[in-house]
Formats: sequence, C-alpha cells, structure tokens
Amino acid sequence: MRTIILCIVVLLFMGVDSKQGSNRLHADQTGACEMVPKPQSFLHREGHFIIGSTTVIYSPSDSDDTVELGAYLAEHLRTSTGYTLKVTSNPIEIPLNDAIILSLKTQSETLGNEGYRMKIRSKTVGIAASTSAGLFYGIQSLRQALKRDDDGNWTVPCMDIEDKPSYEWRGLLMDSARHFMTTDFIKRYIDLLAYHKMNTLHLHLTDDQGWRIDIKRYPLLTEVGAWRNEGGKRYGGFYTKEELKDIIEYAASRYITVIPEIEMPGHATAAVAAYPEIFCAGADTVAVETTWGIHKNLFCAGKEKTFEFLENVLDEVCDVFPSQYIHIGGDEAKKDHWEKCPDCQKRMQELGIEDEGMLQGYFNKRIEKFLASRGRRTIGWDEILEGGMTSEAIVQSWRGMEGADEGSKLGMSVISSPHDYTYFDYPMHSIRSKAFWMITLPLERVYSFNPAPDELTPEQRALILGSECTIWSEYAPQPEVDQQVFPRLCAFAEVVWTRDEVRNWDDFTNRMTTHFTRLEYLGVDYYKPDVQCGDWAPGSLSETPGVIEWDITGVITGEGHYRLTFDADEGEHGIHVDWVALSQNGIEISRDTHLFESGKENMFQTYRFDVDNYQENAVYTLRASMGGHGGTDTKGSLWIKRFKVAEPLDSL
Ligand code: TNX
Repeated sequence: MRTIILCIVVLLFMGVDSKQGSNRLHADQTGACEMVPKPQSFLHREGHFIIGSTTVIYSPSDSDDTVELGAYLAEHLRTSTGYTLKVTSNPIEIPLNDAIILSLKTQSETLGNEGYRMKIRSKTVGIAASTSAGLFYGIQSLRQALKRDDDGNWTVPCMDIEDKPSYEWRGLLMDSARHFMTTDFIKRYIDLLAYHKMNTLHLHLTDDQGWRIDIKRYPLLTEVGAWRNEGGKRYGGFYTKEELKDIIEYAASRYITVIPEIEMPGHATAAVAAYPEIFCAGADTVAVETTWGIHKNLFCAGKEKTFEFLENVLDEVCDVFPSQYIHIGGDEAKKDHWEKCPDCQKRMQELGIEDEGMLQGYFNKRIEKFLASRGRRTIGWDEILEGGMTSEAIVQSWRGMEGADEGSKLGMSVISSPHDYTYFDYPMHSIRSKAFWMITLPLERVYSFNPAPDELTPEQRALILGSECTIWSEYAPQPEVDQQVFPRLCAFAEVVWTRDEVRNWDDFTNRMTTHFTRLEYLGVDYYKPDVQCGDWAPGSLSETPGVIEWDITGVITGEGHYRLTFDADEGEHGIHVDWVALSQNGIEISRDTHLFESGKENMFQTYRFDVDNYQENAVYTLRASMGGHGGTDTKGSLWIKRFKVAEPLDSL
C-alpha cells in the first residue's frame, strides 16, 4: 500500500513537474550536476543506468558495516522504486550488466576518511571508498541522482564523481531543552543530516527551561527539572537512557556522531530547581524557568557538592554517549549570585583569584580534568576562553569569529558557529516575528559563510575542525523546526562539504530547484512565507480590550500547526492582546492565552493553534481579545503560517 501511494506521489510529481523534469534532464546533458551538497569533482557522461527489478546490489563482506550498507541502499531504492533488489556479498553473483557495486579500496589515499568515487555507466554503478563512511556518502549521491524518465524507468545518469568533504565536523545543534523534541523527530533529522552528508548531531540537553536526560543518581532532575508551567499546563519531557542509546545507534548507522551538551555553570535553572543544595547560598530557591533570555541561576562554584554532582552526572552521560567529545556549555554565565555567595567567595580567596570570570575558569578546568579521566575531550562555547582552558579543549565560537581566532592562536581546535551565519532560529526573511536579539539570516548569507576565513593564518585555519549550525528552540517548537532549518541547512551542508572554488551561489540556487522537489518528496516542510489574514485600522480598537473577529476561512488549508503574528506597524501607540482563539463553524477549537503588549521587550506577538480535524467547507474565524496600548491610533496587520505535521521521511 505504501509503495502504491509513493508511486502515485511520484507520478503526480512527474505530471506537475514535467516541464521541470525535462529541464532537469537538459541540465544533466549540459554537464551540470544537481546534487546538494555539490560534489568536489563531477564529469557528465552520455547515457543512463536503469534500476530495474533485476538489478543486483553488491556490498562487500569486509565488515558488518559494509554489509549493512547494501541493505540500507536496497531499502531506500525499495521505497522509491517499489523494487526489492537482491543484495549479495558474493562476488560470483554480480551480473555483468545490471549491478550496483560497492567496494572498499583500502589503498586510496586521496579519498580520505569520508571520500568516495562513483562511476555510473549504462551497465553498472560503481561506488568505491576507503571507508564505509565514504561508501555511505556515495550512496547519498546515488539517491540524489535517481530520477524517473518519461517511459517510467528509474534511471541514474552516467557520470564520474570524485568527492570528499572540506571539513571533518559538519553538524547541527538541536535544542530539545527549550522545546522538547521527540525521539522520532530527532531520528528524522538524523536521516536528513545524512542525506546532506553531515556527520554530527549536537544535542543541547539541559537549560534553564528543562533538563532532558534521565540520570539515575539524581531522579529529581527529570521528576522536577524536566517540567515547567506553561500557561497553566505542565510542559516538558525527557529521554530515558534507552531512548538516547537508540538515537545514538541510529545515528551511528548513518555515520553521525551524537555529542551531548550538559550546560554549566550557567543555563542551570532546571537543575538547581531540582537540587537547591548545589545552588548558591543566600539565593532564593527557583522553579524551572518559563521565560527566555539569560538567567542568573548558576551551579555554585564554592560547594564541593556541586562538583560531586556534576561528576556523577557526567559519569552517567559518558556511559550513555560513546562520543570522544562532551560539550559543557559555558556560555552566558551571569555571576550575580557568585559575587554574593560566601562559598564562592571563599573558594576565590583560597585560589587567590579576584574575579568571578577566573572562578568559571577554575570550574571549567576541574570538569575538563574529570572528563579527561574518562577519556573524553571537552567542548565549550567561546566564553570558556575567558577563564583559561587547556589546549586540549575545543572552543565553539558563537559570538562571531573572535573565539575561533583567539582559541586557534592558543592551539585549540575550533568549531565555527558564528550566530550571524549559523543560527537558524533567526528568521530567514521577515523581521516581523522575531525575538529582540535576533537578526534576519537569509539563505544567501548562510551560503556565503566561510568557517575558516582568510584572515586566519594557515596554522590557525588548520585548527578549524568545521562548523555547526543551530536550531535553538525558544521560538521554534517542534512543528516549526523544519521551516526554520530548511532550506538553510542545504546551503550550510554545501559550505562544510564543498570547496570554496567549486561553490557558486547562482549554481546553488539552480540546483535547489530540483532539490526542493526532493525535499517535498521526503516530506520536509521547508520555509514558506506568512500570509496576511487580517488587519485593523486606527480607531477600530478601544483602549479597554474587546473581542475582535476576522474570517480567515481561505487561509486554513488543512490539518497542522498554525502560527499567527500581530504586526502593529503604524501609529504612536501599540496594541495589547490577552488571548487569541480559532473557531471552526463557530465552535472554538484552539486558544492561546498570553499577554502581548507591543513595544515591550521579551513579549512575543505570535499565537499558536492546532487544527486536528480540518473540514474543507467549514468557516474558520479568528477572535482576539485586544485593545490599543495607551492610545487607539494603531494600525496593523495579521499574518499566518501553516506548518505541516511532520511525517516520517519518505525515501529517494
Ligand atoms: C544564545 S549560543 C545562546 C542560546 C540561545 C541562543 C538563541 C549560546 C551559546 N547561547 O542559549 O538559545 O542564543 O539565539
């Protein structure tokens, strides 16, 4: 049944897309390569290989990994083409004229750890690499080369590719602390990362607004720390160790390393809410945070209990995560409590240091030493440079590239994640719905990013491992993540995979035309602009809030999650909103209650709704309790955007 539906979907694409389809064929014939990220070297050849029901996949028996790759490729081709191809590790069974051959060439030096060579001819497809990771990336390129011709054959154009990544560290940070993301959703992203030849998933597991990893020795971390009050409802969640191991294993089979981040000493509200004994003396007890921003609730650096706690936590983290690296955060640690806490001050006296920044340095180095005793290397945000770290630690530069410059001068390895190129929580176009700290980050700017800029010396550049993009989730609950991340992740993937000399913006946007079709086929809900669905004129609002209504029938187009934004763009005064509700045929189906007063910092003008039972002929009405804020001369508009329900990925 699934295959039939997929075939219908494909046929639909072919139908709707027939003009584009012939363009695509034409593009190939002129030698353009449509893959994203673009291979380092590509040569177009005449002809096609046809994948039919009799095609055989050969995967070498060198290791379990290589054997599994054959099955992995067959499964993808089955979901795309409907054919269940034979997979063999017996060379005698390879047909001469109808085979996809994976081979491990251990002597190939030019391909490195992740490179591959692919030769597609009319009788065979050959993918060779010196590692199974390389074969895996060759398979991703093959998936992207697959298309259906006018006769309904599944074909791949003849070509030669020689390819390997520019950077060894190609990552995405997912923040499931601010908004929880399900394990299925994370696995879906693992597949999307793999499809774009990325190899690192950084899981931001703890923050002020939630603690998301089960720690056996400290059950309150999840009993208390994983939950917060959101509009009167209990919101949260956490991962059990089994769930995390499952994610790690799933990622490993797609050549992705999962790096955990346990934030310290700042972004620790959820933890100190659960265990106040590791909070500074004299500070009022706290609850798990419900607002965004930089909070001052740090782990106490004076108490030995804090280090005992963190070492025990990290001990369990190391048991779950086999990664060579553990991220300890280190960013945005406001020292207000440390300045007043007798324990912290005593510690500073003992250490003979006068400033709290140095105390954070002591804190970091102690934790780094512990992690080293477990055979792990520490990663921290660029603030870790302030108190001094050993050159063994890795610095993740986020407040620009200064941290990359400074860290590499000290001989430290670097992950470049400057926020103004890599933060996909920032809006891609409209500045209408953004938090005060965000800038607009268009696709072209992401594409122009250079993780190891020319201003650095060759020695410094050699220390840049690569880059990570991020989806911080304060303003991106799970249903909205796809539209924040895509298509920017495609541009980013090319930045970290493809050499500068091979990259070109116009060529990228051309290839994206085809790639958008792939994303759609995969079920990725990539960025769409907001649609205007109402407005208000000066004098139409009173100063005391009243209920205003808009008919928005035409813009509710199906089931899913909707985000509404108020744009109070004209007039001396702003607006005041208490709640917004969505009705279907006069019956309220969803309501979001929170205060918004335009002009006030840290207030968000967006309201969210879910439509679970969409009816095509129903009338949809939006109602808001709102008024002018201080005056009634305000004029503005309402914008809405639909986010599709994330489905498990289909295959190409
Ligand atoms: C800064 S990046 C942060 C995060 C926020 C992000 C929002 C970093 C190390 N800290 O805590 O989520 O900005 O854009």
